[in-house]
Amino acid sequence: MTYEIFFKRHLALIEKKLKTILKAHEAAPRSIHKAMQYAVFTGGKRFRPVLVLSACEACGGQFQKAILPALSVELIHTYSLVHDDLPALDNDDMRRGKPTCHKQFGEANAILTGDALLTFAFELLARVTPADKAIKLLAEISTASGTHGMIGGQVADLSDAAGKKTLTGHDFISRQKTGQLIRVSALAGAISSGASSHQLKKIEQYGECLGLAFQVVDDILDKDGYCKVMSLGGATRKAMELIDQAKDAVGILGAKAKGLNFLADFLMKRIPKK
Ligand code: GRG
Repeated sequence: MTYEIFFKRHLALIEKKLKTILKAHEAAPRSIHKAMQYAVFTGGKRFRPVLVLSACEACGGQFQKAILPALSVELIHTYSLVHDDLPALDNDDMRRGKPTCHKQFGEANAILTGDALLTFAFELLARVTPADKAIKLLAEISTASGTHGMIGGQVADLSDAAGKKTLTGHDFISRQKTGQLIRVSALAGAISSGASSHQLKKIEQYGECLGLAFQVVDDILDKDGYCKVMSLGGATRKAMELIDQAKDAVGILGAKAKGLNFLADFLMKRIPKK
C-alpha cells in the first residue's frame, strides 16, 4: 500500500486544516499571506504532521486530537525550508520542482514568510486545550526548534568544518538539525493523546532513531553528508539499523503503532536497493 493510501484520512485532515488556517490569512497584508500559502502548498510529503497523528494513535488517542501540533510542526518545517533556501544559506532556486519562496516573492518577503510561519506555529499551539497540554507542547516544540535543536544543528553545520569530517560530527549535526523536529513530532502526538510516561519514553526513542535515520536516508539519496564520511554500504546499514531500532521501541504498543511502523517502513523503502 502506498503512503498516500495508508494515510489517506490523516493527509486529508492535514490538508483541510492547513487550508482553513491559511485561508484566514487571506486578509491584509495580502502579499505575505500569499507567500505563506505558496510555501505550504507546494507538494511536501507532510511526514512530520502524519507522524504527530500516528504517534497519538499509537498511544490510544484519536488522531484528530493531535491536529494543532501536527499543523504547527509542518509550519515550522516549512519555515526552515524557506529560510534554508535563501541566498545567505543554501541559495537554492528550486524546491519541490517549483521556484523557491525568495525566487517567487523576493528575499525580504521570504524572510518575513519564514518568520510568519514560525510565529503562527506557536499561535496554534497556544490554542490547544487543556492549557497544561498547550504549555507542554509549547515547551517541547520551541526547544526542539531552537538553539538546542534545529537551529543549533544548522549553526553547527555552518560553522563546524572540522566536525563535519567525522561520523560523530555528522551524528551531532543531524540529530539536531533534522532529528529534533522529527523526535518532537512523535512526542507531541503522544502528549496530545495523554500518553503514560512509559509510552512517552518509547515514542521518544522511536522519534530519535527515526529522526536520525531520516537524515541518513536523505544523504544516501543525495550522495552527500554521511556518504562523505562513510561508504554507501555503511550509510545504508546505519539507516537500516536505526529504522529497526525505531520499530523495536514501539513494538510494545502493539497494533496501535501500525502508523508508526508504516512510516518506518516508508523510510526503509526510500533507501535505493543499489
Ligand atoms: C531554520 C534555516 C533553518 C534551518 C534549519 C531543517 C533545516 C535546518 C534546513 C532545511 C533543509 C534541510 C537540508 C533539512 C534537512 C532535513 C530534510 C531532509 C528536509 C526535507 O524534508 P522532507 O523530505 O521535505 O520531509 P518535504 O518536501 O517532503 O516537506
